[in-house]
Amino acid sequence: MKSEMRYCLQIIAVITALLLALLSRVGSETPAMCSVVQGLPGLNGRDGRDGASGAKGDPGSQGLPGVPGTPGLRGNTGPPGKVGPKGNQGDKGENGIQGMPGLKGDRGNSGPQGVPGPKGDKGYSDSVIETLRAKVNNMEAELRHLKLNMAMQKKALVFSKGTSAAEKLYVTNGEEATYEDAKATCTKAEGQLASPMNDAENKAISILSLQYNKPVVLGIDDKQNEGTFKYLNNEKIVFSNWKPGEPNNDNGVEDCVELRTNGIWNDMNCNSKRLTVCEFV
Ligand SMILES: [Ca+2]
Ligand SMILES: [Ca+2]
Repeated sequence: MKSEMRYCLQIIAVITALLLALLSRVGSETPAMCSVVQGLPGLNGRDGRDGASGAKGDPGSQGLPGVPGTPGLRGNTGPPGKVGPKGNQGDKGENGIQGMPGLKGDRGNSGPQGVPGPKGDKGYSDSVIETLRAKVNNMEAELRHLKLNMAMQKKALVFSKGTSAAEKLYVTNGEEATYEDAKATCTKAEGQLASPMNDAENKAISILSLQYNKPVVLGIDDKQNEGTFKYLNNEKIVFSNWKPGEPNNDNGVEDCVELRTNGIWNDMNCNSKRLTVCEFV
């Protein structure tokens, strides 16, 4: 700052010298013919005093809005609020799942003794008991005799025109009939149409078939449900001896079963007539 002031003072001194020189030339009427030699610049003057204060400046224009500051830190948790008023009673909930059964309780005490029963009948005397025992013995003897007699008749029947398998006896009247007629014949004789339930019974029936050289109609059909063969008591068969490819329900009308002389089965039309063989137990 001072160097600038000094520079200004030097300028002012130079200008002052020039003005004095110019005035000296203007005051003379006749120009002198002498030469003027320019003097050296004076020395720098002392620094001037500070000037008066300047007028107050106009107010500055409003600045741009500042950038929003970052949010402050979260304050500490305040103290618990006051307890609110009691709410209304809610609706009734659904029934819960039934609990497990409780443990079995202890056995109760014995009840009081019951009222005595009525007096019993008078017992049999020894003589009566002996008589009854003798009758039972006689009946047992007659039963044994009957069993032997039945066994003998069974053998005789088998020897003549029947066969047997275990407890079953198979007998034929030698006649051929349709399924329904043969079934009725056996029922009337208090037996039923032959219904083999195992290989032994099947063989016993096939012997009669071979003797008469005729296929036998069996007590089996699938009338109720095609392809499901059942016995006369409506139970599904537990044994079969079908020829390969049978049962084929040929023409859609084969619901009965014939047993051929070799013991092999084939489903056939129920109206076909075959040898009637009944079984008795
Ligand atoms: Ca059939
Ligand atoms: Ca067939």
